[in-house]
Amino acid sequence: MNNTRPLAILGAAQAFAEPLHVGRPNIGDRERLMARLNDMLDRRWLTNNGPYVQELERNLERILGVKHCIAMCNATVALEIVIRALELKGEVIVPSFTFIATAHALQWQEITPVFCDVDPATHTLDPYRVEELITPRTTGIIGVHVWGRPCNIKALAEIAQRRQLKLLFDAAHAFGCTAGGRHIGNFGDAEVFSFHATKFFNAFEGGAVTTNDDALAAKIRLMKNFGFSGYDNVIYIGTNGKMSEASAAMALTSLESLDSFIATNRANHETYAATLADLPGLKLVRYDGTERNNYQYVVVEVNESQAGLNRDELIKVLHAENVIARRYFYPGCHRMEPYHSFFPHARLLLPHTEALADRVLVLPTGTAVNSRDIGTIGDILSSAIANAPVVRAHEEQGGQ
Ligand code: T4K
Repeated sequence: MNNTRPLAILGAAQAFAEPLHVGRPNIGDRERLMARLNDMLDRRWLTNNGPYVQELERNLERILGVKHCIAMCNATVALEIVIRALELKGEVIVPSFTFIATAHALQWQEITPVFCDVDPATHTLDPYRVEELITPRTTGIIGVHVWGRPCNIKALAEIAQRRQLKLLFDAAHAFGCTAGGRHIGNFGDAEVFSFHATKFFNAFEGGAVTTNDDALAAKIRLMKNFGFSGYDNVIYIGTNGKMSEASAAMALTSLESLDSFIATNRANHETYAATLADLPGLKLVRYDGTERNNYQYVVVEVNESQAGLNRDELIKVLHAENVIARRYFYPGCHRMEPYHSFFPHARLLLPHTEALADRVLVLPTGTAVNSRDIGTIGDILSSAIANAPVVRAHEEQGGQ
């Protein structure tokens, strides 16, 4: 994106002196974090299933109501480990409308990700399309709870059971969310969370696997620690998926502010809803009020013919005003390598994914964003849409 300011020609001053990013981390109580880090240093126990990791795992099991939580260094490695622990091979059905890590975790192990289209209403895996993609080589399905909105878990579980497939959920977006009143983390054979800095609840870098399957949990614990079952005794191929104590200290501190992070996100979401309500061509993704959500994603679908500008033109305008809005998950995994070379015609089977990747705009939220900021973002979008022909002409001339 270039950094020119189309709206400057309309006489507006630059809206934000400092960049307002999507993905700005939420930081909990600094003193509590520093105290934990000091204790950790005094203890000289920095990683390898230390006391903070164990405390975090027990807390998450209690909060989610799940039997096993295994903390990990990040969600990508967690996905890789669960995929191996479930003995997936051949082909696994995944959405293309996801972060590239979901597909890479399979391909890394020479398992073919078979890209399936999403339901345009929910942005999650469409169970009807899943069924059509099952072949004799299919061993599993990975659903992604995009924006923390649960997949159609019931339909996917029914297919998985009937066709004898493993079912895994990438719940990277969905910590603190529920499906049918039950916490995400309890579904399928296992679920994987991300606690990356950009997630509303973070551990700097981190993730976790949750499952109610005792044998699977035991296997995953071994695999994340090189396959060690005891001192000098390796019984399995494994890797290093361990979470450090510093990450667990951050996660435990974040956990203490969980409710306030969600309250801030929810208030921001409501402010966005009111601010964007009258803008033509901008449809805010709403959350089911009967379920819990973390409200971390402020997602707008841009309808070019109504707004007069397309998503990328609006992003240019926002970036020029220092609002670092983002496309998600553009252009779709199927258009990235190596998948594009493997399946050059995949787009023909993914019309809703293609449309969403072109339409979705994600706006900043979290504790770094307040209602005044949202009002300003609304003003920017409103004036861009009101002056769409001028903005478009300006951008077509290279934004100079
Ligand atoms: N599955 C799904 C569905 C996922 O969304 C993800 C991760 C995963 C699996 C894998 O989880 P992890 O292995 O990461 O635990 C970011 C994150 O790195 C990634 O965690 C996240 N999804 C993905 C959607 O976004 P990038 O490469 O786009 O990040 P980057 O550096 O461009 O930063 C994003 C924005 O956040 C920028 O506007 C800057 C801001 N930011 C970022 C960081 C790290 C900050 O303000 N402060 C920060 O410390 O991948």
